[in-house]
Amino acid sequence: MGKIIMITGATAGFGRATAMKFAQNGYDVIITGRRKERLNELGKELSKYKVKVLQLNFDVRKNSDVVKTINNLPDEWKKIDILVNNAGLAAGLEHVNDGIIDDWDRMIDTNIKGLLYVTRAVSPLMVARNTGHIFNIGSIAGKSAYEKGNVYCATKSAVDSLTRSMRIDLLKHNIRVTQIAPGMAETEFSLVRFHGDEEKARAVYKGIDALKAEDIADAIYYCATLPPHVCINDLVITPTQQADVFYNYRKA
Ligand code: NDP
Ligand code: 8X3
Repeated sequence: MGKIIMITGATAGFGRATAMKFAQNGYDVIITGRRKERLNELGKELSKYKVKVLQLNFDVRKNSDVVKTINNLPDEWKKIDILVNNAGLAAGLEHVNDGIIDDWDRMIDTNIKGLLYVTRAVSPLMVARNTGHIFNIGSIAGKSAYEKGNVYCATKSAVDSLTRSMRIDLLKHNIRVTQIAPGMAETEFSLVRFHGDEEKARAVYKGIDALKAEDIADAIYYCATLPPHVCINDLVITPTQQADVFYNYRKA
């Protein structure tokens, strides 16, 4: 086996692009997600690079499935060098007084609890080997709250805080912990946020040369391949036309 990277939410967007980037560079890849057909399709694509691929089909919200899946990993796959806690979503964009409880639960359960469940299951494997690198995908939404962003922003603030405390907890185990905090990136993110409304999703990026999933994959690869004594703690990445959550410059 070569170096191993495990990516949650590899069936689309950042996760998929990250799997491609690392496979192209010789890493063995564990890809996870709920959509089995997407995993199968990506698995085929990745094996073109002559690397080993393991597909794990589970929902990060179900701790019993997370624990069972990680405990049942074949021994050679337990040597995970890099974990990318990427699975996540925004659901809805409403004022708090109009909020949809089911959307809130999905975001909290996926973005916070799912990230914790996976980290709790995988980090002991890294501690045992005294090496590892964990990436948490936060957001600029975790840096400043915006109107109607309420619960999504809160979940990404939690990722920001957890990243900092995880880094402290894992310091003595030689484990690097990096947050990547992207701004606007054109993936399936807005389609999911607007419950499949393509027009609303497209409008988010109108007049903006948004980030591409590959931009985030490149940043993760850069951080992961720095010398072992170097840890990038936090990387905020926006399109050039976006200063922060409030200021965009849209071309007509
Ligand atoms: P996509 O919707 O394109 O991809 C999301 C991925 O997460 C999919 O592979 C999906 O897989 C997976 N996922 C969602 N829920 C679960 C779950 N319960 N269990 C397992 N996997 C799950 O979005 P992005 O690539 O844009 O988003 C990736 C991360 O980046 C998210 O955490 C998002 O909050 C964050 N982010 C996105 C930004 C953007 O503008 N796009 C900006 C900043 C941060 P499946 O449905 O198959 O389970
Ligand atoms: C996604 C970026 O600004 O749409 O996390 O919330 S934003």
